[in-house]
Amino acid sequence: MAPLLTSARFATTVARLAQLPEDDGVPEVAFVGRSNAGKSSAINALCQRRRLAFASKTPGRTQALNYFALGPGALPPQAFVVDTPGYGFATAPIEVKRAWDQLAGRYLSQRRSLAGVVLVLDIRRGLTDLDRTLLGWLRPEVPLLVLLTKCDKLTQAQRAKAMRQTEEALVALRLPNPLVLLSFSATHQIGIEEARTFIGDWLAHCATGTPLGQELE
Ligand SMILES: Nc1nc2c(ncn2[C@@H]2O[C@H](COP(=O)(O)OP(=O)(O)OP(=O)(O)O)[C@@H](O)[C@H]2O)c(=O)[nH]1
Ligand SMILES: [Mg+2]
Repeated sequence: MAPLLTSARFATTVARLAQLPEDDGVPEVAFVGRSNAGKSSAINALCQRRRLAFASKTPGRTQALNYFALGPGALPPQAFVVDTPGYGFATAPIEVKRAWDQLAGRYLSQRRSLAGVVLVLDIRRGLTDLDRTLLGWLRPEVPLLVLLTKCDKLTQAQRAKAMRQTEEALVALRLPNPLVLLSFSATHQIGIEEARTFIGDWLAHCATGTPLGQELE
């Protein structure tokens, strides 16, 4: 499925729900996570592009839903990758936080075209309460891939420990969603192929109408 992800191109920016593309079955995969976790960098690495999604040292850089279209350029998009605004941006005013909850919360809980969600966590931080809130918005059938990113910052032993702790924290939530965890690094190209395979499977099964979940076991 790498060729599909590497065909990504900017499609549209959505600041209000009314601006979303038709919810008409073109599958989409949303990247969610705290501000500065590494969502945009993960998208760039998976799509083999340097600056498709805008990554930045300034937290809160991504302020709207950014849609990237996948598939041959001349044809209607086969799928979308969606970069979402990071949450937990410490200095964001309360109105900005509320606007985020409205946009991302409703998007995640209502969007029927959502084929999967990639939760991006800084491996040094693990799962936080804001991530738990977000997971509570997911519909039960939507599969979840958790990328523990920036793993290049840790030793192998530290990575294994962080994976274990995050897995325990996720299991404790008793989510009904199909769930996979991966150690990941956008800068050091770790976990890229595995993540592509999961995302590719989600999109392929949506395209062919195969029920989700069967092949993820
Ligand atoms: N060492 C390391 N740094 C990373 C990695 N991924 C992202 N970063 C850095 O982390 C910072 C934030 O990355 P972004 O991809 O912009 O994070 P984001 O989640 O999109 O942030 P917002 O759009 O603000 O929510 C940047 O300085 C990146 O270079 C990684 O795998 N390893
Ligand atoms: Mg971003």
